[in-house]
Amino acid sequence: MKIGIVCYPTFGGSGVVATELGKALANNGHQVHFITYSQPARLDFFSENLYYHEVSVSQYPLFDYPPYELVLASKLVDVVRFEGLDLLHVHYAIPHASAAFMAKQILATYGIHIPVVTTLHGTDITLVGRDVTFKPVVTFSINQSDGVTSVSEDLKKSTYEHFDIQKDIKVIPNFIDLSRFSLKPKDHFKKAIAPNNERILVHTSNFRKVKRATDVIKIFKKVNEQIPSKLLMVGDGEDRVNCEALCREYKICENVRFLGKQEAVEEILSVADLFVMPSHSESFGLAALEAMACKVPVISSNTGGLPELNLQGVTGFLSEVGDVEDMSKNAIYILEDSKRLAEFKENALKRAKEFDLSNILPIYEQFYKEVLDAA
Ligand code: GMT
Repeated sequence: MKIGIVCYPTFGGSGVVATELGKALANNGHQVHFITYSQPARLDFFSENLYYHEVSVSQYPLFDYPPYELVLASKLVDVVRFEGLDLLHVHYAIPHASAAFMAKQILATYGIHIPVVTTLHGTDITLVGRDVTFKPVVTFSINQSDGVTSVSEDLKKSTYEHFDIQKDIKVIPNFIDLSRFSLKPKDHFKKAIAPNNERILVHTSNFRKVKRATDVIKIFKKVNEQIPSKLLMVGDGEDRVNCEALCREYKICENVRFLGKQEAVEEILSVADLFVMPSHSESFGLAALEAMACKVPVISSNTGGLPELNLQGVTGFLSEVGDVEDMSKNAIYILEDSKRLAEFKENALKRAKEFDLSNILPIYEQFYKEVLDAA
């Protein structure tokens, strides 16, 4: 198949999933064309089956708001026509699904009928999409897609609850490439971070409010009072300053390292004993799956799709959003006993294996076939 993939080219979950999916499809012999405003962060190798088309929006003084969606739609028309694509797969509804709809209409005037698959990732539904200013367009463009997928049962439910959707939504969970995300020999790094064999807790996110990163600091303070520990905060975003301020207030700065944005997250996860994800909302929790693939148990909130990934008392624990007390108690329970910690680590990896790319890729391929057959 010749597949066009539209996504945000950043480190954000939807962009990572789209890029990894594209790479895997290309590996499987499909021709994959990424159509984005910059080279996707994880599109880091050359393959004869991978193509990248940049969407560049020209600046003009009249445009206080450069019309990205229109330029994207024009680019889609161009790539579909001249590369002869069979299908467009857009990740994150806003504005990709509506741009694809417009492209599809234009292409029909050339006698080209291209099916569009939209994958819903989370905030396009739960936060941004529900905003009244976007809602009619999001509803319309989901209903106009030829196939719709969501990354968890919870996100599917939430989409039906908050939008007037007539289309079937197929749940295809996110996946992990275990050949990349696995325990790496990083003992020297572990020694440098935790010279006295302290436990290591990790949080990775974009530090947006929805991630409740300051809860991580609160949890760490309580854990560290009972068990000597270190905390690695990976990523960057608006809440980082608040986390840093909290560390100063608690006088725990020497035990907390802010590493900023990192590409080789798997190397950091390889030294971790516990992953902390106290998000307010999380449609799937890809970062938690990445941690589990590196044998790291997860302390998380019980929101969104997280209960579909993190199994209570098996791969970690889930608590009510904001229940720092419970999350700290659970973290201590896992960390205080080395034998118990080892069991949780094994369970985390075992669970992650269920989401291996090799299990999920055929589901996408089959779904594409169904959409193409129905078109
Ligand atoms: O979590 C973010 O802020 C990034 C966002 C995105 O779309 O890039 O992530 C969403 O999609 C990921 C991939 O499907 C999911 O693993 C995340 O749970 C989801 N984030 C939220 O729902 C907040």
